[in-house]
Amino acid sequence: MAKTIYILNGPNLNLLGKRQPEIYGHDTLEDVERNCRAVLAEGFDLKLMQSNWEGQIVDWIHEAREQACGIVINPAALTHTSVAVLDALNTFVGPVIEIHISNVHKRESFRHHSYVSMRADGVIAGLGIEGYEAAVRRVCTLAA
Ligand code: CA2
Repeated sequence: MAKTIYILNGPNLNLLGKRQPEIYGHDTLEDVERNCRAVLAEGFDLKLMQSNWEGQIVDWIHEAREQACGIVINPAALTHTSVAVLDALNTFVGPVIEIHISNVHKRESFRHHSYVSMRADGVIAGLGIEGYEAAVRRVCTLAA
């Protein structure tokens, strides 16, 4: 049976490709999913999800404990605020890669701190949506 990678996306990322293209580009989450499927190693599958609700992200991380071999997460604004997401990730045993489309370090100082980075095995920022593909490749390597 294929090993499943969860790709979790936080608040407002449903608007990807539809607003603020100068920061986040023109591609949508559907494009992200298609591109990520193209780089999956043999024996891996993925499930891409997005929610504007912190509790839903926490619930999906709990689900991942039983269903996923690794997590790619763009927590969006929850990156900078959510101890709940960090605590949930700390209960997950496999690889976790944090990804940001924009270079958060080039932006406002409140975006420079990430709770999620305290758990992440890798952090990607500023590669646009290509960062998701790099993250999926890395999870395939670590979870092989
Ligand atoms: O660069 C990233 O991927 C971020 O995680 C995006 C978050 C932001 O709060 C983080 O600091 C960095 C914001 C997601 C909002 O997504 C939108 C996408 C398109 C249009 C409007 C919002």
